[in-house]
Amino acid sequence: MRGAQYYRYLGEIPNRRQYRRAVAHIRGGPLAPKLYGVAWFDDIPGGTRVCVQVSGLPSYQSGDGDKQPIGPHGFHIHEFGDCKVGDPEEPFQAAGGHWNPDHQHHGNHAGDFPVLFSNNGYAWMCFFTNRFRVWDIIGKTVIIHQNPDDYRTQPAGNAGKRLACGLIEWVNNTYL
Ligand SMILES: [Cu+2]
Repeated sequence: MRGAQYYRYLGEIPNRRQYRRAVAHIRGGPLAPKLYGVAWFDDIPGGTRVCVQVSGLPSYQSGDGDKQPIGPHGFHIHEFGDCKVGDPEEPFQAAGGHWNPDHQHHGNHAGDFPVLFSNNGYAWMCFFTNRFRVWDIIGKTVIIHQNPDDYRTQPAGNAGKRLACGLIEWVNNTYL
């Protein structure tokens, strides 16, 4: 499986040194219109380094009674490359569910990421994953949610509404 993907990658891309990074420009929808930023994905030995930087996250609110806390924010790769807003009450449904190529439970999806902590609306985070290589996620989306991911509730960790979306695309940059 890995081998096949590797050769497909070599076959499709003329100079693989040029293609080691993907980027997703993240834009907020109607529930978080000031939210924007970028996520980038670098091919490094053994896996992928994921970094994300966003601003304009909504203020933290604790969860009282039946209310869900707002923040820290669930953050995932979703399966479809479509950031169409659609229903303003339930934005970004076109992105589909979590990207889950090896049929794991939520909490162990390849696209399950750490939550984003807001610092007065700003968040910056990098982490490593060996669950995918950069070329596996081209054409998928990243989604930032309103509520924290509990890494337990199926199928999406009870992370609530979708605040922002970004399409994952190759960056062609020989200087990386
Ligand atoms: Cu999600």
